[in-house]
Amino acid sequence: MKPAAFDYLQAATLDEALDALHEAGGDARVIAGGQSLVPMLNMRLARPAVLVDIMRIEALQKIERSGGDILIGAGVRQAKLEAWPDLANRLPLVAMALPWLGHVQTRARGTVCGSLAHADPSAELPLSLIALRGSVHLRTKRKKRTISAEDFFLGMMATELAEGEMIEAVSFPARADGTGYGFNEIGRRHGDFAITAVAAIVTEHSASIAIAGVDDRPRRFDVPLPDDSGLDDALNEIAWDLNARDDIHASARYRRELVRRLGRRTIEEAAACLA
Ligand SMILES: Cc1cc2nc3c(=O)[nH]c(=O)nc-3n(C[C@@H](O)[C@H](O)[C@H](O)COP(=O)(O)OP(=O)(O)OC[C@H]3O[C@@H](n4cnc5c(N)ncnc54)[C@H](O)[C@@H]3O)c2cc1C
Repeated sequence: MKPAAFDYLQAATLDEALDALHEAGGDARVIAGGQSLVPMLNMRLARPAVLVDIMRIEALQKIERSGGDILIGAGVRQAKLEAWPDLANRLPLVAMALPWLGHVQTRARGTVCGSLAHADPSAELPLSLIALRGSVHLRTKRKKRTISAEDFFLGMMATELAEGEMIEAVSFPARADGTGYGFNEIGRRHGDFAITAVAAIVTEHSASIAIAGVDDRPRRFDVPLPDDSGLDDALNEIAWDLNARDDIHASARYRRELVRRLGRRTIEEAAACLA
């Protein structure tokens, strides 16, 4: 199928993009890497009147330190972040997650912020952002706001993004001393969306996991440390707390089992990074 007709604007500046989004109201969509939006256009699941291409906007191309965070602009492609020399040192969790995100070809086009805006419940970058307790910087023609990842993701492919609003950048908290990170994913084939993916963060005194692919959005939980006898019970409770679903890829029961097993494995691996 071919998309319904639309106007296309290649914005040269952020102001130009924001003006276009403002003028078109709910009829405009940002296009970034196009890896999710183009199939949706072709299948006519999206029928915007205007596409605002943000990839030529120089101000959105940055990866930079900002306090204890790494700020990534909306024009940064996943492959660019993957090739960033400081990635493993500053954002070890994201370094572990990125190779699971689609394929070399899709990462060469897809953007970090596009993945957040798309908000697939199985996606690796929303999961990483939730795990790290990052935040999203949103902007309209009239105002800017920053919200936590926890408040940004509302459900399956649903976010806090309002009419005329775009993601300008995302902040991922950088690696903290004395912290171990782990990431694991089960999918049908490498590069497929995850059936279940787990990210874990462990310090000497605390542990947390975040889980994607089970509920309608990535979810984060504090859990006991790996040598605590309560960990398996806690993971079991989380498995039941999540609103696991059956689909063509896996049953809800299988997903719950992955939460228990992959959860423990990922927490143990994160704890091993502490040594
Ligand atoms: C074969 C294949 C396999 C894939 N596998 C995976 C996978 O395993 N894991 C995974 O997470 N993803 C996967 N993806 C999707 C991933 O590649 C996309 O990059 C990502 O979902 C969207 O990023 P994008 O830059 O391409 O966004 P686009 O497709 O351009 O846009 C997606 C949505 O986000 C909106 N948007 C984009 N940028 C902004 C912004 N700055 N502000 C506001 N709204 C914005 C668009 O309007 C649109 O609604 C796969 C895609 C393909 C084609």
